[in-house]
Amino acid sequence: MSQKPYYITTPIYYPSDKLHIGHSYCTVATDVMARYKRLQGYDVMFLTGTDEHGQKIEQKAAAAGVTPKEYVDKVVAGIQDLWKLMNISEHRFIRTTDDYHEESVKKIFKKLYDKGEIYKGTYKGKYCTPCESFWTETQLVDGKCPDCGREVIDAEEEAYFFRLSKYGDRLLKLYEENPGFLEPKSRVNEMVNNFIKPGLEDLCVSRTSFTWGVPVDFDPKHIVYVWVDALSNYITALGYGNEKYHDFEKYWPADVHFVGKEIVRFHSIIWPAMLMALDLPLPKKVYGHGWLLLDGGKMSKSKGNVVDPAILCQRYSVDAVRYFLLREFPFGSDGNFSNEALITRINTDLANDLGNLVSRTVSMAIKYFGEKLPVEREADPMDDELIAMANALKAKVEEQMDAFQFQNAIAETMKLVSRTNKYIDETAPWVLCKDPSKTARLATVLYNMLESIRIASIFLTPVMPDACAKIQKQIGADAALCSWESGASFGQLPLDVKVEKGETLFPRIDMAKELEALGGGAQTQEKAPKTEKPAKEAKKQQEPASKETPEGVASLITIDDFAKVSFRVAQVIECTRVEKSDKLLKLQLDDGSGEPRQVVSGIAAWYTPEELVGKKVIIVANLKPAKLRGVMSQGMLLAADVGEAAKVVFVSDDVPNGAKVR
Ligand code: ME8
Repeated sequence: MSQKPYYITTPIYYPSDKLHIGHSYCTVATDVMARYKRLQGYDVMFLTGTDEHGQKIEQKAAAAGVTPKEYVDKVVAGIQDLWKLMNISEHRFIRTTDDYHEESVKKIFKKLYDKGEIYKGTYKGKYCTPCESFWTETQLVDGKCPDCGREVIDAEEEAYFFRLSKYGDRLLKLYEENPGFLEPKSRVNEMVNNFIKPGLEDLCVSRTSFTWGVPVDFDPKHIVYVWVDALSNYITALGYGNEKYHDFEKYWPADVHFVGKEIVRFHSIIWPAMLMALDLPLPKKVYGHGWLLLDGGKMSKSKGNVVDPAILCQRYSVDAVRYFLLREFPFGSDGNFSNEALITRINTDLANDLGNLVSRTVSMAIKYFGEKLPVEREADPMDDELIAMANALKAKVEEQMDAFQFQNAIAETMKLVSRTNKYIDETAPWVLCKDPSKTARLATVLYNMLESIRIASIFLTPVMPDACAKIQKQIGADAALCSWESGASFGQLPLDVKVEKGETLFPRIDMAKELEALGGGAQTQEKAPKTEKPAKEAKKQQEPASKETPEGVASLITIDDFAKVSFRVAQVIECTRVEKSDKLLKLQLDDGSGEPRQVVSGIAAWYTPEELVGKKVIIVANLKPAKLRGVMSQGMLLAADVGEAAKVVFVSDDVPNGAKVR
């Protein structure tokens, strides 16, 4: 019988310098789902990849002095290494710079144009460079990008538009007729009330202000809008519009797209509308998961509050980190990451409950019977509850997994683990072993413990594949006894099962020591200060040159005082005047961190924005952020006082962005 296909995707990641634990959350969840479906017998296609085009990447590459392709090649290799490290199972990896994808995107764009779904017009509006998103004035929140809260810029140019506005009713109907199309339910209300009901506008789907992207093949000065390029990956990776793959008929429509909540709009409005316009079937489901937060805010590179998954995996094992991610946070909601929560979870669930159960059971079997259990049995009604619970587990786990409630699926299995630990206390094998007439009873108790462990290990396999394989080896359960199906029935191990002592699966972590070792900086990058200075104080901070004493000489400081200041080289990427101020310029800088930094500087009297763009300057990188005329400034530029004027200190072009100045 041929296997049923199952197609699941993660978003394709922007090749930012390093992915953080928030990024790995989605990929690990997708991997767990893919493994679960494979174990159930599905023919699974698991797609992930990288979203490599757009102005942002072009700018980063220019700042790094390399071509965009050189830039992305390096970063993408790091992303692929991370997935290898995190034991991400067999998957197809698409890069939007792959030739076959670009070829398909051109065809998709042309098809939409030929069908009249795309037309040429003039774009006037606002553009958020970091998000690569166009916005109308009414969509802005406090004049800023509604997605990321950053500044938007005015844009006007000839452009192609997709007739998104005509799809509002069909999208409403889609949500109504397919309540499972978008989950969790709260996301549907958000889409309907915030975007569709107020009226969808046609979407600008081409750009001419940069070149790093897929050119429109019948008008190549236009570059296809990155989201049209990116969303298409879900079908181009199956061979839609190209000859590289031939899986489209088999796997499309996708069973589920897992996406973070901030990109639900693209996946539940733009993507289905594009597919409707192409006359293609729609994905069966889009699931918008929540964010991992750190100190209550979204973990993100631009805020500098990211946690490196590789370090956590090296310290605590990949499986422990995977377990934590899926057990700790309800998939649809935001969750607060902390080292304490991670260590507590590992110690209580994995070291105490699961690890201890396995090691106690195996040790007792060896101690009382020298590895192999005798075949005599003596059942007791006190076994019934445990056996019933184990037999009922598969259905419960599947119900939760099919609803993407990973945390509940795991909790169900861990209930069996706890119940088995309780069973050991109830049956007291250490008492039974003293009475030779109780040998059959003792063998039964140990067998029941081993069976519970076998069943728990089957249902934890998608989450912790390596650890579960080790558990199964220790309890003498070969692969045939650990199929997903076999988890439905208690009593599969041979009566004379042979156990084998193994390594400690999850060593207990000393919380105090570990927290000290992690410190603020070992795995959490330098945190961006959050407090804002009152306006007056902030103004003081932003004065172009350091203030001197009345004698004209700065008061003496120690080397330690000096070391507190972080000076960095940064390059001016954009520069504009601050509205209603003739003193202030707003600069977007590349400080080598991979995310733009905005600095407001009181140098408008001496410099035009144009003469600053491209220049390299020195910034004070660890100055507390402050608002100047309502505009956020993250640091200050160094400038020399020359009479009344301020002369910015420029650095030669060969100094890399982010270089430390001392
Ligand atoms: O959005 N917690 O790429 P991306 C949970 N290229 N998830 C997080 C997170 C956090 N703290 N931070 C990021 C893009 N993510 C586009 C996708 S798809 C056709 C194009 C998630 O690298 C985020 O929500 O910015 C998103 O789902 C994924 O990481 C990739 O984000």
